[in-house]
Amino acid sequence: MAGPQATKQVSTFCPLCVSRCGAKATINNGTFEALHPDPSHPTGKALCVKGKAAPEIVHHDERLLHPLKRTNPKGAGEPGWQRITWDEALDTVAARLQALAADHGPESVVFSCTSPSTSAMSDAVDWVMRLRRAFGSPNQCVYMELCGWGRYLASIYTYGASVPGTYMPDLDHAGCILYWGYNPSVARLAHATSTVAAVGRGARLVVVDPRRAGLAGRANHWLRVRPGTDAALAMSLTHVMIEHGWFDEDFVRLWTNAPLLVRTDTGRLLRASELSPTGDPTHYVAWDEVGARPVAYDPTRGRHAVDEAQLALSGVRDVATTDGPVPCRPAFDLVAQQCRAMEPAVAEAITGVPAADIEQTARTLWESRPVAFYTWSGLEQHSNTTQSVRAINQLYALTGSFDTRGGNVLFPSVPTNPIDGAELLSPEQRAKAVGVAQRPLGPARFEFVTGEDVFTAALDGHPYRVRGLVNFGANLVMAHGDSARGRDALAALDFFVHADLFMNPTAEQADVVLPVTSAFEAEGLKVGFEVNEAAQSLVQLRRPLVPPRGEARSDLQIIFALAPRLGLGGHFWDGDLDAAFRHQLAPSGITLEQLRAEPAGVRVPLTTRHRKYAEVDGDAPHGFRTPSRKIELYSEVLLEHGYPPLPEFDEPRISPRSRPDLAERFPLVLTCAKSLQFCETQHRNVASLRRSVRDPQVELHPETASGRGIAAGDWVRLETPHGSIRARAKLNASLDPQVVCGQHGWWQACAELDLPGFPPFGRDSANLNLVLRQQPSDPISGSSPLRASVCNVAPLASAEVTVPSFTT
Ligand SMILES: Nc1nc2c(c(=O)[nH]1)N[C@H]1C(S)=C(S)[C@@H](COP(=O)(O)OP(=O)(O)OC[C@H]3O[C@@H](n4cnc5c(=O)[nH]c(N)nc54)[C@H](O)[C@@H]3O)O[C@H]1N2
Ligand SMILES: Nc1nc2c(c(=O)[nH]1)N[C@H]1C(S)=C(S)[C@@H](COP(=O)(O)OP(=O)(O)OC[C@H]3O[C@@H](n4cnc5c(=O)[nH]c(N)nc54)[C@H](O)[C@@H]3O)O[C@H]1N2
Ligand code: SF4
Ligand SMILES: [Mo]
Repeated sequence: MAGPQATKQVSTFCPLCVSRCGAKATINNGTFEALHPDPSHPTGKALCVKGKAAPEIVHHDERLLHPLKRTNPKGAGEPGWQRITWDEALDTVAARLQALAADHGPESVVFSCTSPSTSAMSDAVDWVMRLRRAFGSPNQCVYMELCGWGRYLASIYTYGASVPGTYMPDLDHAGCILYWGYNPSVARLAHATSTVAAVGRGARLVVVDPRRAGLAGRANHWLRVRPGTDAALAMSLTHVMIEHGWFDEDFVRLWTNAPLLVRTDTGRLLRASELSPTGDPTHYVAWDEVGARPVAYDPTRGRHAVDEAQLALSGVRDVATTDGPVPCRPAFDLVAQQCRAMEPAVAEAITGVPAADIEQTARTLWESRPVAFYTWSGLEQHSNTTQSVRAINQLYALTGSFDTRGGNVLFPSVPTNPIDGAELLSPEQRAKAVGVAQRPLGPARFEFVTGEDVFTAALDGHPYRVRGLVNFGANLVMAHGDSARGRDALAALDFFVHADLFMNPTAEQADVVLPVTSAFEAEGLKVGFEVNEAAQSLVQLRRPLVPPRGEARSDLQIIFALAPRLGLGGHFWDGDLDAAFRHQLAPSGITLEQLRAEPAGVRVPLTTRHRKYAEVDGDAPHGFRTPSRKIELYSEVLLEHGYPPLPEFDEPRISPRSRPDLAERFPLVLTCAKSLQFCETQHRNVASLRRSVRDPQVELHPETASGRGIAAGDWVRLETPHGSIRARAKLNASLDPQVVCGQHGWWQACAELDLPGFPPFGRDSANLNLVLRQQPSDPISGSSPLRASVCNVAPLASAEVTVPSFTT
């Protein structure tokens, strides 16, 4: 008989999104009943509705419980799923993948997974990378171009590091917090709670967002930018800061490439070898105002030959080169000139942000230092993402807050052995990443391939035919623009295996489907919770709260069972997951047994060091991992690849301004945002979540609605040049009347509430990505323009208002 002691509280964390909130689970008689916040955990102040719905997700009727194989041809028809054993499933997968590698090279197989920001894939993503690299494929498709590029990779061209991806905002000490295209109230609860606390102690808050969403309501400055014009706004802020001297001049001289001379004839940075035949071609040149002469800068020393205070930041100098005099300007002079074109009044006309707000925000950024910032999806999904991100990176450098207390800080990490297998992929295979030839600086350089490139490779065989896909969850069809093309691309593959908790429109195209445990049925190791020093010091092994449903296995168990069958057991401890964890943990001094005994985790004391760039390595300051060892406001790397070396504003490629031919039929600008209740394309089947948002919504200004005969809650058609989908009107008076905001990810039905699903394709669809395209994309990164394209909204004809049910 179950007594009161049958109810227990188990320390854990919710891994359902990037926040990874510390939690306690109530287990009653072996049943997972509830999840509560655990305020003693560094990310445990609160849980969102999705975390509270965790038991419903675990126990959901639609969970996949057994491995399945397809018995009907691919395409639009019924797959004819047939239950198979794990042995048959894994043997089939291994045999098919090995055959593809032997016949077409391992690069013909793409590995994919759902984003760790929207799922528990943080448990396994490094192991998926390891499997891919051990297999020999350079192609990982994980939405890098849609939400990771700006934060993690684009900033490498400015800082030589991921800012704000790994240099996180130090919210606990910031004087000013800048959120740009980021809404932590929805996306990362742990950041939202820290921000509320920071505002409570007097920190200033600046939010740049077309919507007055989340914390924008509490911001000192909410800048309602027109979607996709963020670079113009950032340049204007930079201009105001430079004009007023509101920037950290010492930092800029010493730690950025601002003083380096640029040849006005070629745009290249001047080298010492151009001044004299004995000059070193690896040394750059700056202008010494005191000596009125050029002075060489040796990047291996990381310091200039004269006191940096003597270096010119402005003016044109005729420098005597071996080919005669060449007018040269300090890089900073070019930055200032470029941004001067974005006077606040000019920027107002482009961005819609009042000039006075731009002036005042620039003042706040300067006067309320240190500034901590974060950018995310609002900036990522544009045809001009890279330059927008660079413009903000440049602006941030001027504050001098980088890696200072209260700025963006690289918090220390508990030491562990890397397990992502970076050493396992040969340079020859790495060079074959799909997309690297068209965009050599883009995600493919880092082994991340874009959805569009994968679709093209599968359908058209460019640059070679992609034939296999190993996919841990990603709903590639629904999550990428041009969904119908995505479906066709997946249907064209020779072999596709998909591992998931639920069936989805992507898995529908698979040959084999593998059932995955929910995170609450599986172990998951988290080394550091990212957001601050205390969070980073915690190592936690999430314990299974309940046994796996059906025959489900965790992603890790699948990887460790598949690898030996692929002949890769040597890289995977012969399938022994505990041995792998032990290897990973070895440098930390923590044992697996300790972690299993302490579900709340083990804390390793860490101390944050600031301004690590100024620490001396040998006889040179550490500096930055860029060619010049400085923050590169001016990027010769970009120039060498034919891109603008300074950030510039490029009108979004399919806006009413850049496409006047479309503007009459599609006068509105469509952007999108995430929902609090759902992660991406998931969770519409969870009753407690669906109850509060029953139907897909599109937000529009009341005037925009009334002018079209639309009332709040009406079904409408959201039309783009590529077709139309349905949604319900949600009026939002904070929007610019020209801007509307849609939601992607609607397809699932909710049986418990008898609420319909929506077909992913066709006229009754509510799939936003069906009517968006992945092109024209950002020329540097291939980021898709999902956030600033032309559209119109019209009432739905009354005959169409009944929604036909769709289930998969
Ligand atoms: N228009 C538009 N499109 C977008 C976006 C947008 O803002 N607007 N956002 C983009 C972004 S930022 C991203 S990251 C992508 C997200 O795209 P996806 O990563 O594909 O996102 P989800 O829909 O959250 O999850 C996909 C699948 O993962 C499964 N899953 C969940 N947890 C696990 C797990 O632990 N293991 C396994 N194997 N499967 C699991 C779910 O059941 C679901 O079927 O969408 C992109 N698409
Ligand atoms: N509840 C919930 N949490 C999630 C997710 C989820 O789906 N649901 N998804 C996870 C994932 S994968 C990711 S990538 C993160 C994303 O987290 P966020 O980036 O915060 O997500 P979004 O809401 O898509 O976008 C942030 C804001 O950008 C604004 N925006 C739209 N267009 C523009 C623009 O052109 N310029 C600017 N400046 N802003 C713009 C939107 O109005 C929105 O308020 O969230 C993660 N967490
Ligand atoms: S924000 Fe919600 S879904 Fe994300 S980790 Fe926290 S409780 Fe889980
Ligand atoms: Mo994402």
